[in-house]
Amino acid sequence: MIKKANCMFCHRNCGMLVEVEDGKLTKVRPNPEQKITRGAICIKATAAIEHHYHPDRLNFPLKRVGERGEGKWERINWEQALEEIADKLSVIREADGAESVALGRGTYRTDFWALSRFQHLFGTPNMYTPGQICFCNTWSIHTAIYGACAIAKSVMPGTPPQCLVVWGLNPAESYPPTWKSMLGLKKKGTKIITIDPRRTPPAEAADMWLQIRPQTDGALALAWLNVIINEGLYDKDFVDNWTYGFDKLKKRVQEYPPDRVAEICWIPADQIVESARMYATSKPAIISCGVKLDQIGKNSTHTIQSQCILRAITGNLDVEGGEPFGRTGDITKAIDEIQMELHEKLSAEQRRKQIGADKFKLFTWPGYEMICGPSEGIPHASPPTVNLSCAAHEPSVWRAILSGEPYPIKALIIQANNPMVQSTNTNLVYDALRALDMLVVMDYFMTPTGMLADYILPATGWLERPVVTGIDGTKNFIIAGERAVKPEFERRDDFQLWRGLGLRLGQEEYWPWETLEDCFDYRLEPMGYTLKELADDNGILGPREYKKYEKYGFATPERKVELYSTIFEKLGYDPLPSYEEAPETPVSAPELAKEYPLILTTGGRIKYFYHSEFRQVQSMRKMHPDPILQIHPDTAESLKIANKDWVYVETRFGRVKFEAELFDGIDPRVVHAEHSWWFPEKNAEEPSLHGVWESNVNVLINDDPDHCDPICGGWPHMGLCKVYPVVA
Ligand SMILES: Nc1nc2c(c(=O)[nH]1)N[C@H]1C(S)=C(S)[C@@H](COP(=O)(O)OP(=O)(O)OC[C@H]3O[C@@H](n4cnc5c(=O)[nH]c(N)nc54)[C@H](O)[C@@H]3O)O[C@H]1N2
Ligand SMILES: Nc1nc2c(c(=O)[nH]1)N[C@H]1C(S)=C(S)[C@@H](COP(=O)(O)OP(=O)(O)OC[C@H]3O[C@@H](n4cnc5c(=O)[nH]c(N)nc54)[C@H](O)[C@@H]3O)O[C@H]1N2
Ligand code: SF4
Ligand SMILES: [Mo]
Repeated sequence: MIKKANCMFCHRNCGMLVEVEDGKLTKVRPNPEQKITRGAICIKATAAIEHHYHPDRLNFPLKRVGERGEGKWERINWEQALEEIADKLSVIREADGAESVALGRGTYRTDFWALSRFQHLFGTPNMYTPGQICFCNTWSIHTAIYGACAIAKSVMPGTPPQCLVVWGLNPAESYPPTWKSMLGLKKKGTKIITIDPRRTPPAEAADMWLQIRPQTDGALALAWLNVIINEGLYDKDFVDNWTYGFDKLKKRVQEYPPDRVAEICWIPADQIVESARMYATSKPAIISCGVKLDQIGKNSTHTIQSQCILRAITGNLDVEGGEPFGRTGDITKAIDEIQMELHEKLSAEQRRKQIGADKFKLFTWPGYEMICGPSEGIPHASPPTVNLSCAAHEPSVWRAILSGEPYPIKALIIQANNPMVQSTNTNLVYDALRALDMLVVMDYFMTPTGMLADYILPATGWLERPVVTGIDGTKNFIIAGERAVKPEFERRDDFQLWRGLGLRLGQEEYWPWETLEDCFDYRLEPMGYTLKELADDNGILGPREYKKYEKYGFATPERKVELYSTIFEKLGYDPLPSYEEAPETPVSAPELAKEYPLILTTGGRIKYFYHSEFRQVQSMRKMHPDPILQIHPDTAESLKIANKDWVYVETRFGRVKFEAELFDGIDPRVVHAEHSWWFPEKNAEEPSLHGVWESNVNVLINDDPDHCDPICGGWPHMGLCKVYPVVA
């Protein structure tokens, strides 16, 4: 039997054909007919069956019986787990208010709308996510400026762009199928400009590689605007008719001439000028952004804002071969996630209590309400869900747990998230998790975070649950896949956790669907599909329609692209982009740099792993067994470090060790450390927690809210460090 499923190991959701014999998985291969991903996959999918039957998978609910972190568990059934958790939530809500219960999720891979539905019915505004540092901030900023999100993750058929800017993105590791399409574009003559501190495959393939100093992208974007505006390389018609605030922008960018920015970014001025011209004079063109712009801290929003402005004034928004924009056709009829998450159920009083809403206003309720408002009556608008773009500020949540300010947070339910490895400032996260009255973790495997939990719940993976994506209301397609096999053991769909708690906490009328299949059928029905039919049809793409704004305007307060953002202004922020040096660089912190002279950037993706996942999946781990630090050969020599030596990387927050890789594609003043390292094979119990303190780069990172982006709250994944050999 062959089932059509979607890989959910990452948010690209490639279409798969799954062979099943006698209820057992036998083979997983790409589905070439799936309309969106068209048969492309990456190597992680080849480990799907190994992942599914892995002996370490969590198969039953567990309850802690020993001390926290001691690793003593009792197997219980789901009913007992749900009853006890719901009772505790009820007691906390009664005594301290619903806001004292927080929810946490990782990156987008499962039915998080169900989490939000539970959240809003329960009454807490506090769900943290990695959204502020992973594309969801981008969603908010794009929506504020032009009413929809224009980020190209897949290269669609049709007219190819003439120029592709690969900015802080390394799809060769992070989205291999997209990288393949990009190489295809290059063969057709598309020019590539890559902006990256490291010589990655996109840098090697580029017509121009700008080897930028980390965290200075905001200055570069403003210098491009300076060149494009002063040389008249922008689309005058579009600017005259469809933008707001051009004159003020023009004045602002005069502060960023290429020779000044050259010094900031370590990129020669002539390269800045030439690349700006190349981008602006190649029509159409696409700026394809990676996550690193979200992870530079302080200047992140203004950097992304400048990129939005670049796309707009060069006339690339919503044109064929340019930046894809908004949703069209039948798919807009499906019941999308904004409708499913029922955010109208969360009262204004509870919204005001959201942790971080007083400070980081665009990514919390004050800004969220403003960016969604103008989408009314504009069919192609795609405002993000609360789940994506209206979250509590994670570093502030940890602090609230520890300080009880502005109010106590007593319980945390975490789904598909491993903050002991993925969140910055691990020491603080550890203290916070230990301070909770109740921690519930739902995952595939035991993790360092799970080791600190009171309850561990086993989740089904994408081979044993149906998957529908694109229905979050943000993409111009919907993909559907069936459950290939029944769930193993007592694994349950993530949806069932929220439904199970909801049924026990007075939300019965809002959870009529017994299964996820029933729920998807309900949601697809207005489009005229069942889940099975949509899977059989290999998904659906919205028809290609361009320049939709000519009919409806842009979904912003001014109904134009707001080069000068009235929403930022109303929220009390600078409406125009500017550059601000990050707080921990050799320029802003010369004293600190005396002791910690090297710039540390982290987290470059590894194609065999997904963040902290797959470390126990042997076919992947054997391809990349150890954590790597990239360092320039000259720097290494001066520090007496040879290739493959083990080294310590140290900051004010601690030290962890890596194997050195001498690499001349990185600036001698910069090092790059992989993220997400823990060791499933090492001792699970305290104090080891699967070796989480050994090579976890997030131990080193400062997440001080004052170092975060003031508009969306994004925290930096970079800083200053020193490196020295591990002496045996
Ligand atoms: N195999 C695999 N794929 C993944 C993931 C995974 O863990 N593993 N994670 C998924 C997720 S959640 C995400 S968010 C995406 C992220 O995907 P990408 O955006 O590709 O992420 P990175 O590899 O972290 O960063 C891209 C590049 O940014 C560069 N960089 C570092 N600092 C700076 C800087 O200050 N400025 C600029 N311009 N560039 C800088 C790095 O050198 C790196 O080459 O990948 C997704 N895909
Ligand atoms: N230093 C540094 N830190 C980073 C980054 C960086 O570049 N540098 N990148 C950041 C980014 S962009 C992101 S998105 C975050 C990612 O952070 P996370 O999303 O927390 O990372 P993962 O390790 O992929 O996933 C956490 C857990 O989710 C489980 N899981 C996976 N799928 C499911 C599911 O469907 N259901 C359930 N219940 N569990 C599931 C996995 O088994 C894993 O244990 O990390 C961030 N952390
Ligand atoms: S993990 Fe690989 S195969 Fe799976 S969805 Fe992502 S890119 Fe596609
Ligand atoms: Mo991410």
